[in-house]
Amino acid sequence: MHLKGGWEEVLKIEANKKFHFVIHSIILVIIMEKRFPENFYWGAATSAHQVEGGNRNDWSEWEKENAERLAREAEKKFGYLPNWSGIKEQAQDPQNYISGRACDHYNHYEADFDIAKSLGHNAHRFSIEWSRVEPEEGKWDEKEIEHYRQVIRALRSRGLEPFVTLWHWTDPLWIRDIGGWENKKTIEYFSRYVEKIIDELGSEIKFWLPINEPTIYTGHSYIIGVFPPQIKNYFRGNRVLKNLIKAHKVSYGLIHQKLGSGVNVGVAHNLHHDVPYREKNLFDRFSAKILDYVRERRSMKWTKNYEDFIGINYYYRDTVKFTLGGRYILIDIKNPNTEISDLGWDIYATGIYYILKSLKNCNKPIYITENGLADAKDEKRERFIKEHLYCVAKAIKEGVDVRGYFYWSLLDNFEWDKGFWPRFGLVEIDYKTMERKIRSSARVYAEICKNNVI
Ligand code: GBH
Repeated sequence: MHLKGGWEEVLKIEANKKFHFVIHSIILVIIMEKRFPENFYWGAATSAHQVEGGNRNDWSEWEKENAERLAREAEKKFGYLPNWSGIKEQAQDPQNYISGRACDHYNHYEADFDIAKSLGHNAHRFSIEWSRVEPEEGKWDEKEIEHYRQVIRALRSRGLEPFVTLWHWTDPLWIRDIGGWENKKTIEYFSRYVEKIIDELGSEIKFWLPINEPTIYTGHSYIIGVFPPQIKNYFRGNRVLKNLIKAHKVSYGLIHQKLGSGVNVGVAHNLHHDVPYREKNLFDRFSAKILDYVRERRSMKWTKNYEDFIGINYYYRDTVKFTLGGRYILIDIKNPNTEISDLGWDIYATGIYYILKSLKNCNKPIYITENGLADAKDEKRERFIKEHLYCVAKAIKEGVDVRGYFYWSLLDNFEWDKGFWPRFGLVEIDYKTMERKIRSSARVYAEICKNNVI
């Protein structure tokens, strides 16, 4: 290199470059740094049946009758997964399908909330188990109500705002026996339970989610028929969905009637991000739209005037292909699965951004009430959380009113018909000793929560 000023000049250029490099980096960090709104709620979610242990409800009875079958079918369902050899033993053991003691969270909640607090959380979503509160029709178990009062107080005393789900898929046995959610009477019974909770615990709860994912419950329990009571009938499913929506609306009315306008009631809606398999193919595009509508958006329209906020549970993208004889008659799901969780679910963070953007005009606060993945080795969780939060932050920056984020789940737990092998927790559970171990991704998430920035 020939320069007029010799080495002196070179050094100057280098210094200049360095200067530019530093300035560029600072600008980049400023652009990239995503600060969340003040008072943003950070936390994790659980549901009663999946963590408490010792429940007696429609699920616990179904588990006993179906554990052997589920163990037998495991290879057919999960044999294709790259980590099959790692999960095989557990997935083929009938014991895996019995919720039993679960995480014994019923007895460990204080220690578990200590962990949540130490991880920088300032909110926590959990559910109340109807079958505990009303084990027999019209008979309230005051001891159990007191238990949930203590749970709420344990959260409050640690600075964790409770977000309370009143029904996360499980029914008392007497409700099962009258035909569950197909029977209109269940709406009345549910309303009476909701009223009881309002009367007993209402003054301590500001955020209410009467019903979790009405469409997923309906689909799994009444249409595909893989959850109890395993009905495979679209029309019966539709009736169930309508009854659940009705139950939500009644709850919404009751909560506001008794507690005024200062409390917030919403639905936790599950949303997939449905995209066409062949982007230019009109049939695929139409199929994606139809699936999105029928599976989720239709019921969101029904609850639109009965929610103070929108709860979103987002897990993955579905790539939709128009196919004769596909999974949904004319529609099939063909995910690229370039990156998957332990359950084989397609990891796609940008989906949460598109979903949030699609809700921008709802003019309501949005809470991400669930988002997470099964990742036993904790290899993908850190990036999963960061990328999803980056997308949430981008949506906020573009005007979407998101006010909170709950990772699913605080603890490893009982993943319904798949049992215990999928591990969703920020905290690992040793199911033999009930020991809790904080995963390293949980500490990364903790930094985000504490600094309110990603
Ligand atoms: C949430 O539902 C539930 O609210 C929560 O209880 C649950 O633990 C969490 O998801 C994780 O699953 O593997 O093809 O059978 C989210 C909706 C329902 C989407 C189950 C995936 C299974 C698809 N999920 N569904 S498949």
